[in-house]
Amino acid sequence: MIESWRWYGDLDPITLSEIAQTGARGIVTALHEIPYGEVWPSDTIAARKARINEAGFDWVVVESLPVHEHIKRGTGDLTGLFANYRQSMANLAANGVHTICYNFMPLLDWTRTDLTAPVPGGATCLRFEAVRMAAFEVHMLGRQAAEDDYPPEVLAKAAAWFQQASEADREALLASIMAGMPGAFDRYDIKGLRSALEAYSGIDRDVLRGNYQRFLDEVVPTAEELGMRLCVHPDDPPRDILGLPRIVSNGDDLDWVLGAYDSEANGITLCSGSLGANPINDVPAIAARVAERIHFAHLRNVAKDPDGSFEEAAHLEGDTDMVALTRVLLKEEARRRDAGRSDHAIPFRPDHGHHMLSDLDRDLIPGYPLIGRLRGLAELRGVISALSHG
Ligand code: DNO
Repeated sequence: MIESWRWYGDLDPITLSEIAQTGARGIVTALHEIPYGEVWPSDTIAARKARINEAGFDWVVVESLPVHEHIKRGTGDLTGLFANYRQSMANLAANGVHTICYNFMPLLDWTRTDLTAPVPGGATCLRFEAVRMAAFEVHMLGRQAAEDDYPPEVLAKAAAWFQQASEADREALLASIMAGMPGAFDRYDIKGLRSALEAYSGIDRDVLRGNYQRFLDEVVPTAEELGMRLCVHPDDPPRDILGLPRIVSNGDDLDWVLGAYDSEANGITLCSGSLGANPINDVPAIAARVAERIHFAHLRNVAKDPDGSFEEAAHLEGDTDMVALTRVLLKEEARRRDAGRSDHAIPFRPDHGHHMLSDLDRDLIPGYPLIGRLRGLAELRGVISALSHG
């Protein structure tokens, strides 16, 4: 397993020299400053890569080369957008970067209702609270159909929350829900979100799958020629949200993705935190099922509540059996090694982490603290080391 670390380039308050002290050797990053849909120029990629290499790291994974909303919605003339995506892939390959993580979540990326939920002892974590999400959808956004998505007791608590919430509470909730995509991206206010959702009306699961199929048909052949591996990141949370369909949420969805274009170049980012947020997902079992096409792993844990709420637990706590999952990944690595593949090692990163200790005094990207991730990496390193020694 290649120990890796997500770094947001110049947008990241955490420096490469700090990351070096974590022991990670792989960097996961993207040209976040380039607007979605535009070509990533080769010289910009080369400059980013040189910085990473000079600091002693390899650029192991691009996360993400974003898929433009028009591709997800299937609107307009997409020829140019597909050509740009292929060109960015070619430019990355020319610079020796061969693994690309992306997602196919409509509109929103990861979604939380609280970015600073307290953890006993004084740290904070990211949390998704069903009641607050319902309050947001029904009372702030005014999405009437949302009432069908929640049980009556959640709706009652949502109404009560909304009644007592101050203007600042409501603004904080909107900001948390919009926080999912660090880097160059759109943030919406309520009005903007309503019209962005409007643009998705009529796009159900089947239509979205059709659009995804088209994307794969357009880009996977080029990825194959370039020797690249694309790996889709699962939906977070792994279920429909704001009435938008989500199609990369469970084992069956992953089977669909892999079957939609049967190629080594069409693979998966195994994100234990995303998949683990839905009780129907047995993450180690899903990993075992799709193991051959896992090109990258995000290791993180969640603790779920019966009403659909969940929060990010410490890496070895929470509901997912991280030891069992790591065992699956190590077994797959061994299979690749035995098959003589020089690229058998699977890059992983300690995904997210609690904000704790001196990080509480720094203004860091939500979910991406230094110490909480260092703790996660150290714990995972211990598991990997123990399992590797039989
Ligand atoms: C959250 C991340 C996601 C991920 C994208 C990949 O912290 O795991 O934002 O980078 O979904 O496209």
